[in-house]
Amino acid sequence: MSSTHNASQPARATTTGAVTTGAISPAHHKQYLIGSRDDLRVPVRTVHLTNDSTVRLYDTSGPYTDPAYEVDVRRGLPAIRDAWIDERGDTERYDGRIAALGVLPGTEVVRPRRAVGGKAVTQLAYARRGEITPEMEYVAIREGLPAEAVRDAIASGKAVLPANVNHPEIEPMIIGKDFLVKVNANIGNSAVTSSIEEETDKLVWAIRWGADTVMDLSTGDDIHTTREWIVRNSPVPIGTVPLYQALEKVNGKPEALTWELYRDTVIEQAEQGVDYMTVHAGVLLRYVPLTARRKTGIVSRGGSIMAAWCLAHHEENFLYTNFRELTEILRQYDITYSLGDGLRPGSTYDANDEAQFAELTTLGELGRIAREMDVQVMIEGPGHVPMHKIKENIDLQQEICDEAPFYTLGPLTTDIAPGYDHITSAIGAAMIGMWGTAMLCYVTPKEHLGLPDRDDVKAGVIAYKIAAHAADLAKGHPTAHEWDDALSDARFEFRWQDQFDLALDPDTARAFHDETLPAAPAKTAHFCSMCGPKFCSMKISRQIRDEHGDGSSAVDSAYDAEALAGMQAKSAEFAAQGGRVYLPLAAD
Ligand code: IRN
Ligand code: FE2
Repeated sequence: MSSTHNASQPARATTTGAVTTGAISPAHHKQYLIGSRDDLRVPVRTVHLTNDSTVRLYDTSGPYTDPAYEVDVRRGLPAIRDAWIDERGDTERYDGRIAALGVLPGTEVVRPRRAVGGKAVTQLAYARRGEITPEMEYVAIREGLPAEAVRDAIASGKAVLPANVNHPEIEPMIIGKDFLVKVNANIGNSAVTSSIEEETDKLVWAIRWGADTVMDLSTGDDIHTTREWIVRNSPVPIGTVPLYQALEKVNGKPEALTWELYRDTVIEQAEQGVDYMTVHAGVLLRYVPLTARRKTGIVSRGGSIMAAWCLAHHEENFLYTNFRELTEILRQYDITYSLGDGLRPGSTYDANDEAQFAELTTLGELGRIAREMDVQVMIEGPGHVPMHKIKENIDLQQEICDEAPFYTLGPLTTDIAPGYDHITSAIGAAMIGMWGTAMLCYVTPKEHLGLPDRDDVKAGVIAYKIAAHAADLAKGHPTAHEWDDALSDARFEFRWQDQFDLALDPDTARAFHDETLPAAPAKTAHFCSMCGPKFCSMKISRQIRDEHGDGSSAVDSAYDAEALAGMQAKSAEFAAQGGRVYLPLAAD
């Protein structure tokens, strides 16, 4: 999987240390669309096709695919938002705890930012005031939509723009049902910290294939340093579950957790620049018994930690009872809430049960409090849900949570396929995305079995990009179909190179084609490998089109006498061959 440097193919992936760089396919060119100011440069991926046309694709890969960018993981990415944040004049630098905890090796201590006087420095607060921030303009250009639409969606709470003031390196993006469906990839859920290059490359690899956000679920002794490496090198928003680190601080004993310790952990991560945080504040003491008769109990890690704490103390969840104080912290950094679904079903049997929907009601209530205090909110959702029960999930969430962005884990539509849960879940993700879910948390083939490696991360991201894009098409997003149309044209016109360059995964498309037709000339031959040269539906209909007019009314023009005769000849030929639709390639 790791790519090797190949001087004869400069456009292909190469590695600098362990960080993957270079274009995904030779015909991909990184470009920037300039906004109303020179420092507002929105990346796009332009695919140059062999017929001299171009297709412009949304690009999550960051500077790593820009040949002009020199990767230096110790320096981190350029802080493109620094000026935007400073110009607002509502944050100040303070000493923070980063200096004490260690920064990126070889870099100076950068003091963190925080709101002046505890105010809300959130995109929600600005949107409500009617302001269009550079971040909003950036996502508007990225999505091809008016900046006012972006501002209004954020102001109404129907979309979020996660952007911590201490993560000035991000290329802003938006999560909401009126925008492109987004994909999150989870990384770092292993205890071993390798090297800064390797940790960074986990992130770079996920965004290379299209992850819109990355959640760092790292555990272990070096958790703070690992996160520092990831945040400083990430052009996408970073999410975390602060509860996981808090639990490490009390040696894995849930009952030893306290609000104070949790709060300190949140502040530590806030100062590093974490953009959104999963908070399992909806797991209430009285909901825990509702899971007793489930087949698979509580499967959420955060949910089971909080359930254990509630039962050990027989007290209400401290995340719930301190929610306003937590919100006051988040608003000073512009951290977005991702209200965790600690009681999500872990089997199709448990889907849509009382425990799940009781928690959802509480998440709706907490979402209203957060927005009241100008903090952005999304709501996490399941899990394992059979197809006929999926729609109820998104419909109820939209109703109960005032159309706040829904962020779901799949859902897995069946439990019978360990090893293939990227597929069982991408099916559910496509459906729930079509009905309005804003972001899909990927599932890899290793789900339920082990830790994902590089291949699994790619398989998971690709499966989820398919689900998200299929949902965009179904929702009628104004630009979604352009990519499909370009690929269909390339397929119909036998432009193999263009098919590969337009493929979500060009390497695999190219490799599979090479398997059946290894000779180079076959890539431009006027037949495809499925039907073979003798009987190709696309070739025949293209001939009809070429011989009988300009194609604008190909069907009508085909019905003249000459065409009819030709069709009859084809019919006789077909019958004489035994009436088989597929002929062996060797037949010619
Ligand atoms: C997304 C939707 N529901 C859960 N997720 C993600 O699952 C969540 O954001 C986190 O990345 C991961 C694990 O969450 P639990 O198991 O702690 O709830
Ligand atoms: Fe599961």
